[in-house]
Amino acid sequence: MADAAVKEKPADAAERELTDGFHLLIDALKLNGLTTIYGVPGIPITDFGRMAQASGIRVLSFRHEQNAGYAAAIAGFLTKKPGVCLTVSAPGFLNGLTALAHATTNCFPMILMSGSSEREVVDLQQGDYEEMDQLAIAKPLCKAAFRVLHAQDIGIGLARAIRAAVSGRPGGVYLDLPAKLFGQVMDAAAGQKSLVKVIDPAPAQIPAPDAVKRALDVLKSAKRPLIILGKGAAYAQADDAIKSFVEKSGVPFLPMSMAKGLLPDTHPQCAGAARSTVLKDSDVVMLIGARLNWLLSHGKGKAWGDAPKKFIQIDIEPKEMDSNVEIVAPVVGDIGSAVAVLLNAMGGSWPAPPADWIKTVTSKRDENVAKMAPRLMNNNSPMDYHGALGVLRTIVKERPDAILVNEGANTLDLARGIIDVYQPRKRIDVGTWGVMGIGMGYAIGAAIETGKPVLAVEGDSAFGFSGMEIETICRYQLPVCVVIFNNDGIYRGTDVNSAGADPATTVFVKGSRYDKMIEAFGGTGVNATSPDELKRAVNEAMDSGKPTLINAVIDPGAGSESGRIGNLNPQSALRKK
Ligand SMILES: Cc1ncc(C[n+]2csc(CCOP(=O)(O)OP(=O)(O)O)c2C)c(N)n1
Ligand SMILES: [Mg+2]
Repeated sequence: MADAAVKEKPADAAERELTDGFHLLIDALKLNGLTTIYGVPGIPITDFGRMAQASGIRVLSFRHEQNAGYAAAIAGFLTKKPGVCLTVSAPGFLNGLTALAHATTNCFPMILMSGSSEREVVDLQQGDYEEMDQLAIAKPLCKAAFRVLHAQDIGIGLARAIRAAVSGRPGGVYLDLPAKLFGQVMDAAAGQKSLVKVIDPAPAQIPAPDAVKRALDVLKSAKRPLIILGKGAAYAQADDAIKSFVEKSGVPFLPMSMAKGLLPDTHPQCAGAARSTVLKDSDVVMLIGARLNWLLSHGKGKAWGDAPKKFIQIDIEPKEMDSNVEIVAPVVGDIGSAVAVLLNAMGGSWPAPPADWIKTVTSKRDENVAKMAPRLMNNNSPMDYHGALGVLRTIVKERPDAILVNEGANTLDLARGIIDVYQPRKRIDVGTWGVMGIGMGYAIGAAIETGKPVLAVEGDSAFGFSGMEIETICRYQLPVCVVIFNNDGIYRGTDVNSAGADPATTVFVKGSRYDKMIEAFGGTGVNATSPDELKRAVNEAMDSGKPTLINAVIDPGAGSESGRIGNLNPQSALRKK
């Protein structure tokens, strides 16, 4: 016995001097402060996940990679560090890819690390287990894509991925990790030396002084100025500087949906409730971290009125300028630096915008808010959107640090307008694509990254895309309250198929009880049929911090086609029966 113990010693010592791909990747992640991974295990990354967890990295296991990917994407938005998603080869990789493309489109830093099959077999197309040329497929869908073939390159590979994800305009990065890499062994000291700690991963980009002067000159000359805050401004975490700049300028501001709360929606300069007026009648528009894409009608056309308009744009990406209309004052730089420089260059005294413009905006806003108020107080059963959202609006007001996740069509569009947000980065939603399916992934990512309670307001269709993750929410005991606006379908629950017996394409099983789903996993389910019941249930859930799913019964006839964007549906001049 004693002999055996003595014999083992030299072998142990030799092992300690070696490292392998598994451990180098773990060490590289930790060295760069990436200590949370969202994913789904399987060949070839199961052991990696186990070892990462054993080493103290938080590894959250999902039911579907797309949801793990959305969690990683929103982690990137909330923390300015790349959110990490881990998937298995081919099908797992493809499941994660939607989220990677979503992260890129929305400018969220994220790294999709995927195991992949044997290169030699894949490249000869010899039919390996889960064979796929993943690097080639990922490339057009993300900001950068890398493959690591040798253990000694893991450090550099991860460093490149981190820099690509967070520097300049952030986005999604793909990191391909062939199965063989994990088992590769090398000298431990050399391995340690090969790791790279990324210094200053997102260097400040300070705009040129003449660009700043040009922008301020245009803003000062405005008769009817408007500031639009985009989610790039929220991402920047330059909250104090942005607030000071907006307040010093005295200019009405319009927050895009994920920029709500940078300044509270109840701020005297907030023009959220006068959106159509300010878009149409403004003469100078300053965009801060907002793009002139479809969400802003490309900066032209009916929504923007006929009067000539000048645009000032602050964005980190030079190519964003003139993407849709002429930008008379481009300011290229990161939002934090740019706003700080602008604020400084404004000097001690800055003229307030013309009083008649401010009055026009405020009275329009007050008029619209007053018009809406009685609708939000109705106690109808079944509920309509306004009655249900009126209740949630009060709850969010009383709990301003809770994070609101929101997706759906009517459920999204109406909640965006009705629920005021009071703090930065407290509203996360479908983003640039208007994608359904972010719900549970975002809820989990937000709860994990911030430790704050989460309220997810979900259309019944929207919820279905990620619904199985309520098991994940229960498993990790996350403080998430999901409210499903159950109107029996997509947009409405009332469509009828005029031919045949199949249900219409937009309707679901009538009277579904989503609340029963969460009970299967030990969570709390509540069926709420009136605003009063809804209020009680949400407050209880938020107080308890326990996983809760509330089935909010909404009148199936209450919604409208595609919510507020029905105009985007193609129409034919030909009207067939
Ligand atoms: C991935 C994806 N698939 C499909 C769509 C099309 N789509 C837009 S909204 C929506 C669901 C709307 O219904 P619901 O979530 O129940 O909201 P409601 O309008 O009924 O409140 C769908 C399927 C989408 N945006 N994204
Ligand atoms: Mg619905």
